[in-house]
Amino acid sequence: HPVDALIRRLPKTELHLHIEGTLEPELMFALAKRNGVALPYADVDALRAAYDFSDLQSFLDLYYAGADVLRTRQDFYDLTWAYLERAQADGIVHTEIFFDPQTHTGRGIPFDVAFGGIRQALDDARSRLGISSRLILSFLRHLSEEDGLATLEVALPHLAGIDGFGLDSSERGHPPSKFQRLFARCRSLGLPCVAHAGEEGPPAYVWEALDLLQVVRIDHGVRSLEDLGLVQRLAEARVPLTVCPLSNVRLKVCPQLAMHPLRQMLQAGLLATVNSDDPAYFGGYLQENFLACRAALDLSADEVVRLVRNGFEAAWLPAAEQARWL
Ligand code: ES4
Ligand code: ZN
Repeated sequence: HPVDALIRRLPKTELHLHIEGTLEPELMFALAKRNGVALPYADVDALRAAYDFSDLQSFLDLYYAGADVLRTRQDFYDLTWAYLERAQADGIVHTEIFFDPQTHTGRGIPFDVAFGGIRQALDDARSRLGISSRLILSFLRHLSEEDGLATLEVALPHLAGIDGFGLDSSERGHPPSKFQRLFARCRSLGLPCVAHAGEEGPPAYVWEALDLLQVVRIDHGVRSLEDLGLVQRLAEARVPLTVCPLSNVRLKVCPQLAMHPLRQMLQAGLLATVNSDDPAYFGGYLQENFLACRAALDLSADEVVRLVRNGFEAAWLPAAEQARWL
């Protein structure tokens, strides 16, 4: 299809990617062997067969279990480098990635082991692959605000290598309002904040992320369409939404890709972007997300260009750099 050629050719951004969600089954088995970790699956195929999720939590249970093979700084470097090579093949020129330090500190892996390996790979990608990046420290919302505050304290010596803060994990029952003090502290450090909201949670959680956490972007936000006042607010303030179509289908946020609200979001004037979320678990990296949406929704060339341009507008790039791509 001619629009597919356009998708492949355009330089793109990725603004919603969990680095732990890029752990491919092959690398998971290789790291398990390297670190002497036993996996409860016979092989790569048995593991992949388990990637049949009923909701966000059923995915998160596997995602946190899988991350247990990540033990050393080299493991985190290898994980991140594999993603960056993949990103380059997909035409990504700028990526803003999340890491979940509490997933690692909670099982005894020091903050600087995870952070150091990821940071080094991102730095190397700038010179070796020509990919620019930002690193977003994301807090786990199923844990307490105190745990988040303690994590932030541990991160402070490394703040020069951190570009922003996020909020992810189990959304239902863990509203943004639970983290007001933590995000006030993050903002006082002069860094931008984002939050997952309106993925499984209601539009009220998107309002809270905007008004109580003062985030500059909403991750997912697909359920915002249920609240017209919220759509108006997001459109007028040009708050970017980092939408992840294949993720939404795999986690049953959306019944099938043909019913995904991506086009409605654009038509409502929202600054929607396309991203891959946890591509090793959801069956496709960025290019696959675009190509699958093109086919299922019959996206036009104009719509694809709009989505790609939105990515550059939503990215944390200096104005001069942004202007170069737009
Ligand atoms: C996530 Cl898809 C999704 N939603 C919320 N938290 C997450 N962490 C990793 N992937
Ligand atoms: Zn996510």
